[in-house]
Amino acid sequence: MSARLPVACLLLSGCAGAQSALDPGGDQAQALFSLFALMMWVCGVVYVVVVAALGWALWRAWRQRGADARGDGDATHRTDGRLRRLLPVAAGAILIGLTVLITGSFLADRALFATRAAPALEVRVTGHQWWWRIRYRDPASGGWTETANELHLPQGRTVRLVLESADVIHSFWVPGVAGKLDMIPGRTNRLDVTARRAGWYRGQCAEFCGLQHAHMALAVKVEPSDAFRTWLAAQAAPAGRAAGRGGAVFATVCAACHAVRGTAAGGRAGPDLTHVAGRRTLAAGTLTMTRGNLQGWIAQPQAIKPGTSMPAVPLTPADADAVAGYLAGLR
Ligand code: HEC
Ligand SMILES: [Cu+2]
Repeated sequence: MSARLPVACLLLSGCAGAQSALDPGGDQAQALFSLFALMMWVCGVVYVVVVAALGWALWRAWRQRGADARGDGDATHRTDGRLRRLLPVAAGAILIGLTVLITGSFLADRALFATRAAPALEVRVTGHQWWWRIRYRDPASGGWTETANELHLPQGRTVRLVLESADVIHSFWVPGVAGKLDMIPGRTNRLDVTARRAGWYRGQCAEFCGLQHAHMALAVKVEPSDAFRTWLAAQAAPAGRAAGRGGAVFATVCAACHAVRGTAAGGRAGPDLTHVAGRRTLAAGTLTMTRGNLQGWIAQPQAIKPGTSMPAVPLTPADADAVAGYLAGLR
């Protein structure tokens, strides 16, 4: 084996990862990656040819100066004739190169927006400053199951993502699964995705949407269909936990903005918290999900994510502890 492979591996090792467009885990990401590779190759060849031509021209000029100094200047006239004959070849190469690029991008675009299989599932994703509201449509009953900040996708199935915004322009982008598409207030955009490789991916709002734009990440889990169905059924179920003191505090100061299905809390201004502790991250990827981080977030949301629409609610230490304990049990 040549020495080129290890070198290439070393150079490309930065390209893998949960948020990389160069490590495709689904059909749409694959189509975009293929287009990227095609453009890299075509433009790479053009670059090499142009640099070689430049080198040749410099070398010629240098040789010409030498010839002039010796007093025999016809060499250039001969090469000028050859250059003129080369011109149609260069024009043809440019035409072919551009045609290849245009065809490639046309085909990639078709692959993204013309899914043959009817989508198995519809998921509505709504961008908010600065979090994601996610609703799954139950194919059987037509009912909706709401969650937030963590998108689950069944492996090998085509899912139609219906993208909307509640406030400003956001952009849905999970590079490992699909290309990006804007979420525009008053408009509905559709993105079909077919994830192939199971595992965790990371998405990120890709349109500057205010102060905490960088803290608007999306955890994405691609899992086998059976596991996905089990997960969705669990999400659809109401909170299975007796409320106790934490629940009572929640009902008085948090329920205006947050819903916990199965209780009286039905607020819609913030994320649905019915199964919040089952999520991997907190506040759209800002913190990992632990009881300590839950408590910290509740105590000081404005310190952790300045400008967020969640206010710091004054609570006694005992009440804060009880609410955090209550939420940590909502799995
Ligand atoms: C005025 C409305 C409002 C009130 C009151 C409110 N929240 Fe929030 N909450 C929000 C919003 C909006 C977010 C999303 C913030 C973000 O990620 O930028 C949020 C996020 C959260 C999250 C993170 C959810 C996730 O999916 O990661 C938790 C947990 C939470 N709130 C708990 C509480 C608790 C507990 C209380 C009561 C002590 C409370 N909130 C009071 C609006 C509110
Ligand atoms: Cu955004």
